[in-house]
Amino acid sequence: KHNRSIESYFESIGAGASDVGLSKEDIKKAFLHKLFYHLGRVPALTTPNDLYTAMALTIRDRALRKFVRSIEEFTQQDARGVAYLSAEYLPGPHLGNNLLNLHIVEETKEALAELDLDLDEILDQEGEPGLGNGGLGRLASCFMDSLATLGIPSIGYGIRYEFGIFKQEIKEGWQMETTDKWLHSGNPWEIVRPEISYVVKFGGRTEHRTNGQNRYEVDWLPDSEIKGTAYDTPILGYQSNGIIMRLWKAEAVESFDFSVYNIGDYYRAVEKKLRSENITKVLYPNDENLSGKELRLKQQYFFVSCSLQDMIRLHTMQGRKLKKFHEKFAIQLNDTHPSIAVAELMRLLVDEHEIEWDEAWDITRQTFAYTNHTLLPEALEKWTVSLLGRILPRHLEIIYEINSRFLEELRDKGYSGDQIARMSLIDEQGEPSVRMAHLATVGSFKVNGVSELHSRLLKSQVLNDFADLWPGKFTNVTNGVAHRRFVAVSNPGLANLISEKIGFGWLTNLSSLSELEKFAKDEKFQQRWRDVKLQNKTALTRFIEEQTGVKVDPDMLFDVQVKRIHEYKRQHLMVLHIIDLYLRIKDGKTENIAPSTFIFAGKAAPGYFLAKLIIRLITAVADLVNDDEEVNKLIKVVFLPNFNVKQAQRVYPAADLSEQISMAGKEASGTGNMKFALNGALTIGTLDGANVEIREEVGDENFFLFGQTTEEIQQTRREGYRPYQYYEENEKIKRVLDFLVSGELANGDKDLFKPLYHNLLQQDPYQLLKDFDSYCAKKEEVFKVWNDQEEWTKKSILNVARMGKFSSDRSIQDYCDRIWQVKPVKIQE
Ligand code: 4GP
Repeated sequence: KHNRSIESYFESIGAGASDVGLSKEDIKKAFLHKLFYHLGRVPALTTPNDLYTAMALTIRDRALRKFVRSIEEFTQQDARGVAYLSAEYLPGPHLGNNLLNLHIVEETKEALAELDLDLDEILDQEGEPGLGNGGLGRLASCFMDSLATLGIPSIGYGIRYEFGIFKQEIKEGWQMETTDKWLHSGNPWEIVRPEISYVVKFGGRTEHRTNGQNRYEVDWLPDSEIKGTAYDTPILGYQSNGIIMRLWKAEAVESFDFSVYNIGDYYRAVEKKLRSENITKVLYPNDENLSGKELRLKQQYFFVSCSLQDMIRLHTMQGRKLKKFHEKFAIQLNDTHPSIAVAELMRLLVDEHEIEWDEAWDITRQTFAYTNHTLLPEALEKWTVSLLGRILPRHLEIIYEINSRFLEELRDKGYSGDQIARMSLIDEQGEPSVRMAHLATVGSFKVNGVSELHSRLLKSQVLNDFADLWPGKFTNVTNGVAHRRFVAVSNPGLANLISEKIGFGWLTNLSSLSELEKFAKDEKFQQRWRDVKLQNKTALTRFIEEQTGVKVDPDMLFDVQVKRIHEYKRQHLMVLHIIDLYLRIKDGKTENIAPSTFIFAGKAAPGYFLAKLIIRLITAVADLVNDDEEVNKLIKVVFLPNFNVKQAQRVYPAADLSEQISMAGKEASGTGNMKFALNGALTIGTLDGANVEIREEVGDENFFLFGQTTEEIQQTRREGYRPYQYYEENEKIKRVLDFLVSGELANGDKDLFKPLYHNLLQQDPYQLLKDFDSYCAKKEEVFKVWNDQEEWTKKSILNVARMGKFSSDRSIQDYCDRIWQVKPVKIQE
């Protein structure tokens, strides 16, 4: 019975595919059905959320149909697949993207119009799962989109945080955090799978013994157990397959109705239940940083263990041998957050499935691949031996065993004591701790960085010893973005204009954007290109006013920096330049300044004082500038609160200039840089991360490059960088920095920005002062080009035409070719 195809099930009940049909009538019928019979609503009492939910459920059914067909095909072909392990995802709103992927935007619009409803209003109703911090989480979601589109048998595993990344509000200029209750009005996209659940153990101790057959065995006697239950969200590809994002929620193991002896036990049970559920309560809001929190380690282990147990079930379910696990699955570790998986797979194979160590190690090392996303030293995960041993005693033993065998290998090769200490999985300096990047590297068959530059630095710096030892293990996969979401869904005006000229091929093959090149100088086309941008800017203008009360003029140059707030990203470099402009305007020297609106958005980690102070600085400068009649005709400053995917989809299409100004060598790739350029913004940026490759593609003449290179930064540091010297010798820098503490900002408070002022004068770890002149000079060039709108538009068109490389479809294809050795399995409709 299980061998029957899905189609034949439909046939047997006398229903056709049209039951989840895609015509206007089908959608209308299904929508009303959901509204009445699923939600139990009468028309007069429906709320906007009801309408949205009914629509989402209607579309989810259709997405699931694709998914079920994909699974059927994957299973029939017994295809090798990928499991993407990521502690973070930022999918953004699902509805618009799914409508595009099912190709039913128009049908849905019409169906709703016939019911006197407006699709845009319904789309606007959707919130989003903020299950990630920034780039790393959003990349994971772009990859889900491309995996589905390319038809790669795959599954994304993660954590179903009850509270995602905090909601940011701005109060008196400061960031305030409130909890993100994203599940508050229900989540129509997910399906709970109570039958797919696993027990995960924590704490306790181990017992070693030799069994009757002389096999050395280890028992782990935990002191607590928690159950993980699967919540599935279908992710659709473009006119193609569907895959699943499977997120784990923690629950107490014991059912709640066990026999109660007395009240005391009952309350203890309640507490235990609450404690268990804590594990997936909330996402840690730290971007590229780690605080050594016990709960974070538990989260990581919890989702990794559930996921591996699930893969073993899927693998053995059809009678396959566990020893062939690596032939069935490639597991991608999205940074080190899931890297405890190396030890967990060893434990499952050796302790629970009685495979001998050497063979288990072969399987493990042929299964995992590891992506590094940051070189920041403070972001390289470490767990103290004492914490890891307390939470995961068996894993610590396994890590020690892996390490002792690995170090033995190094000794055999004649490595020195120093080298061995550097490469060890255990950092013995200070309190002993486990270096998770080393565990991931040793336990993987491939390691990759996320841009050419980053991969090179990874090999020459952070993992240098390992790259020397295993040169073939290291590779690069430059990041990419889901261009369907970030252009087709977010910027329909541009998407239509492009498609009108070159057809729809770019939706699945982004390189075909190059066909736009020939229109770059076409005046009529340029005008239409500008019209689309102006429309998008006008829409953003309304949003800005709604959110911040600030009125901006869509004819101004929209100069935008949106991303997490971090010193290395140098939002404050942009602010220093704005202050310089302000002072110039006050001096009456307004020549050459192109009227500009500077737009910022981004969250700061709640415990990162300087990042929060940078936000405060932006809002202070915004107040000063926007309220000054003399100034605000030429420049305005906006800080948009609560940056997330939904907001990003409004911002990218409206940007003229994209700020990618991190200190070279610090931004692993960046992906916002790609989203901006794909929407026709020109980039001002350093030679950092993927900027390098973007510039290579779009051409130096279409990119505003400034600042030191990675090598120059290092050279400056070696020579003994003294920022104070720049302050002393550079009149402009002195004036701008003194302004920070002059009291002219923040109602006369001279002390408020002192920490930033001192930081820049004394350390300036990200060399803002050294790069300042070069940045300002480049801005002058930006203004000049902006004043020649034809020239600007030509560059904008060329930017888009040459961005073909930066689709996440290409990244996923690279992963398939260079790392996973997995082939697509497309469903035939
Ligand atoms: C980010 C990197 O900072 C960013 O450059 C990159 O584009 C992104 O990953 C995706 O690869 N890193 C993180 C993190 O978000 O938490 O380490």
